[in-house]
Amino acid sequence: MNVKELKAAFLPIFILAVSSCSSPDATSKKDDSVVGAYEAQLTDAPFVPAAANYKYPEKVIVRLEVVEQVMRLADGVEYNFWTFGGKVPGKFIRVREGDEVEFYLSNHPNNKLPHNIDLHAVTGPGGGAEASMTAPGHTTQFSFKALNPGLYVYHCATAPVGMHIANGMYGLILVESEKGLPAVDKEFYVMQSEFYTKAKFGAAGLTSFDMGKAFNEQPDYVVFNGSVGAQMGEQSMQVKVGETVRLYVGNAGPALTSSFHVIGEIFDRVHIEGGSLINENVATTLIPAGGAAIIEFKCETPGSLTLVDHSIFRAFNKGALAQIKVSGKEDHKVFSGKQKDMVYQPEGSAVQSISKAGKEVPIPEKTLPERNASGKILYAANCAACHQPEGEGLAGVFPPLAKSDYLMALKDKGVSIPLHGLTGKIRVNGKDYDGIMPQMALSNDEIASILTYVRNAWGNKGGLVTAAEVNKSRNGK
Ligand code: HEC
Ligand SMILES: [Cu+2]
Repeated sequence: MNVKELKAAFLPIFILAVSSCSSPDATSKKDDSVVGAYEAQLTDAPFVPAAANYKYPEKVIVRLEVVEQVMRLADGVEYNFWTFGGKVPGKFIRVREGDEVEFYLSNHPNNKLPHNIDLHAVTGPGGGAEASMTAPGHTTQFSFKALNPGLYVYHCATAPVGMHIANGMYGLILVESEKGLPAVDKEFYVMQSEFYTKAKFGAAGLTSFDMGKAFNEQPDYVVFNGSVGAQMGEQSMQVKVGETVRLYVGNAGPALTSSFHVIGEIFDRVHIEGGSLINENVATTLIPAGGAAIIEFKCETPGSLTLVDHSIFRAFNKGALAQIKVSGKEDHKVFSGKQKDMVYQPEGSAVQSISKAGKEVPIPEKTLPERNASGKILYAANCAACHQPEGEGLAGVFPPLAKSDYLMALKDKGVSIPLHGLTGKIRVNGKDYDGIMPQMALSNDEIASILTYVRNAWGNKGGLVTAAEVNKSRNGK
């Protein structure tokens, strides 16, 4: 049954309840009894259920199933997740202030452990934790009244609580205020969380929870929506220019506070901590572990917006990246794009290897061991942040340079890539990438050394790259 059918099914109850109401003015119902009942439609991230279209508090039935299962954590990396509803984060629950929520928690018979749920939207012991303690193969029931509007985290609170959260047992519940939220064009559900794994970041295979790392609050992965790249590339959230967007952002932790930021956008409004206080014109908002925020903005110009935890190593090295793709017509008044690129040489500048005309002051060529030695240092300073220290790349984001078939097949030995940058779809070792590699401000000599190092490190066998070859590419010959 969809919502409409459900409404139709319960309409008789609804009419009965309203007509038996003693108040002559049906639009100003003041008592707190509920009318009607319906089954909540729950959604998986990044989607959000539609707003309730009823006027008075109702009885809302929520059914959530706990499933323990192995799923993707990153490309080639699997993890045994414990979930509310089969995905991480758990299903998004949307109710209205004053609703009576009848909650059914089912623990799938194939699961190994008991689980429960603590909803931060609940006023009552443990947020419902004791009342919902459920053994495998059982369903428990409890009810609560949604007294306070706001966006709330829910999570499993079975001991060891940290482990149940770290394994994926969390989600968001929105208690919409009586007045409702203003209409927007698109709503999305994004939840940050950490994974503490036996194997290090990106190591292929099935990995599992590491209590030692969790205890020290040193996660290997920090992700949005349960896995590295869950909302990247083809899975990005889609918006059109001119549309208004509302993000329901949760932070499950279990340990870290998120410095939530969207690269390329300013939040017009933020419901701080998911509550009623609204801040305006915010670039980065703090979301505590076990907390949330409602974020609204309008997309004025096309492009890719990147969601990050601005504790930035978590973003570029542990997976805390997601994307909103804004499509539509450019507005050069809002953003011009690069208008010019001019040589900048302040007086007395130490950049001596590149002359004004872009020609390099000749310096003697170096041997392969010399280039390898200087290239190693230059690589660490200029390339490792993206392509990683051992050239292994970052799944779905930065292609590997170690054993890269793409690099080895390039006629110019790859020198044009750091010289001019690289964008558009490429395929490296069977995996697609569609990112932006910036142009690097490096001399011919430096590029020759870096590429010599890259072409001879980590199992690569690519020989010497000379400054003369780089110079040739720089001058387009
Ligand atoms: C800011 C991040 C970033 C930095 C810094 C960076 N790259 Fe890249 N690089 C990328 C991205 C993203 C791509 C893929 C571009 C695409 O999809 O078209 C790429 C692609 C490449 C490729 C081709 C693909 C492959 O894996 O063989 C080479 C070679 C490369 N980069 C070399 C370098 C070198 C050498 C440096 C340092 C001088 C460097 N990059 C610095 C992000 C970066
Ligand atoms: Cu649990």
